[in-house]
Amino acid sequence: MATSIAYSGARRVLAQNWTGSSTVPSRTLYPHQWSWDSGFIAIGLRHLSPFRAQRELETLLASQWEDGRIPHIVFNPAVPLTAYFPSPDFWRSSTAGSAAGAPAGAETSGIVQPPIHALAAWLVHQADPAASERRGFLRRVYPRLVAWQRYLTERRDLGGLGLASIVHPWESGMDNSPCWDPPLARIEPAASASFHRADLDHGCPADRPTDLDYGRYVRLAEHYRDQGYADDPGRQPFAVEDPGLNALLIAAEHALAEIAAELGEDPADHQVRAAQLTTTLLKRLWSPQEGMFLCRDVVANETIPERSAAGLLPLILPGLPDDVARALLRTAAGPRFGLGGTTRLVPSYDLAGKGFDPARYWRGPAWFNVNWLVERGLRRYGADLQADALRHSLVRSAAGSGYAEYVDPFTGEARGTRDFSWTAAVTVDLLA
Ligand code: 2M8
Repeated sequence: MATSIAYSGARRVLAQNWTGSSTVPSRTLYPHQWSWDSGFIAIGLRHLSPFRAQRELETLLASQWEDGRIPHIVFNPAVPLTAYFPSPDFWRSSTAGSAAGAPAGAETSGIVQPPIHALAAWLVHQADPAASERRGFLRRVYPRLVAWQRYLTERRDLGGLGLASIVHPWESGMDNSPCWDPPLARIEPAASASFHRADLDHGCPADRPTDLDYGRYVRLAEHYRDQGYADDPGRQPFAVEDPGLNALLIAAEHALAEIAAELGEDPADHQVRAAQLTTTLLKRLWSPQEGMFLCRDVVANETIPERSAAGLLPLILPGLPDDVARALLRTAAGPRFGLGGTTRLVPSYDLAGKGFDPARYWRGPAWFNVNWLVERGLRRYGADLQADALRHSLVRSAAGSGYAEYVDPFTGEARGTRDFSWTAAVTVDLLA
């Protein structure tokens, strides 16, 4: 009974946030289409309507830039500019991004988000292969997904060793993670009077990033925009290799291998790339002392000594050495993340870290998409009992919090906005 209520509640959220061609993360706080949100949303929608799930991804891909990037926001022209900041007149993609091949007929942001999309496309196809084949879904999305992947592995290889770098904290999806504090400290914030934070019209300030963070986000985004969204190595004031984004990049390469094989094409290139990227990820970002992956500041050429849930996400990947997989499982269940012990869900950041805050966005609260990935990772490495417990806790916390954007990791108390799409989507997926 409880699970059927959770399922129908999640279905209601996804229905009310559907715009006709895609899903907004939240009707109030995020009234446009977001890139990695749409990936998670499609993974849930596939159980409700494979067609809507395909459409979700295709709508996003329709605004892909010619250089392969998938922008992190596709703006809905019917929504007033004041509803969300930074709005299209800030990013000016159709003019400022023209050298990088931004579409002329749509307004988007110019930065990216983690590449969950190939995995999402593969899972969407598998939900109803006949429906997918009838619409030629995989055949149409495959070249676009490959171009997206190459954008990240080539244009964003700012460290020169093969991993993709983010050039803005928003690109990690974990906006104000304490991992970004050291590299952000070098950035002169934009004057706070130069912009208006629309997020505070809808969100509680204690649950959101600070004004100082926003000043720095604005400065970095303006800098990138004013260079025409070019990715020249050495010209980015902020460049970081994030294990979360790179884990999804490798998972995407595995998914593309599956998609290629399904289409009768040779998957070898994707398999080789996935293996090479995994080797590089291990060499470059694995910390045996911490028992998890850490971020690397490419500008300062140093490891960032902060532990966030992003450092556990490589658990989703096949082929990790045994000692690495075992250490990751230990770290997840240890005092820093408390899985199966002090926490209900994996927190976004180290419980013992000096930046930990159980309420403030990506500095401690638990997020449902991250926990969905951890659940998959636990299962992949044979921790089925822990995965079952996490699945149960995810569903209970999602429904119990009104499908909150994020929750207090100890109590499950709702934080951020409610009726949040990816919270509902992963609930549907876990219950389907
Ligand atoms: C949050 O990020 C946006 C900027 O992209 C914001 O705070 O305005 C993050 O949680 C991000 O991961 C998410 O994709 C986005 C929409 O849900 O909101």
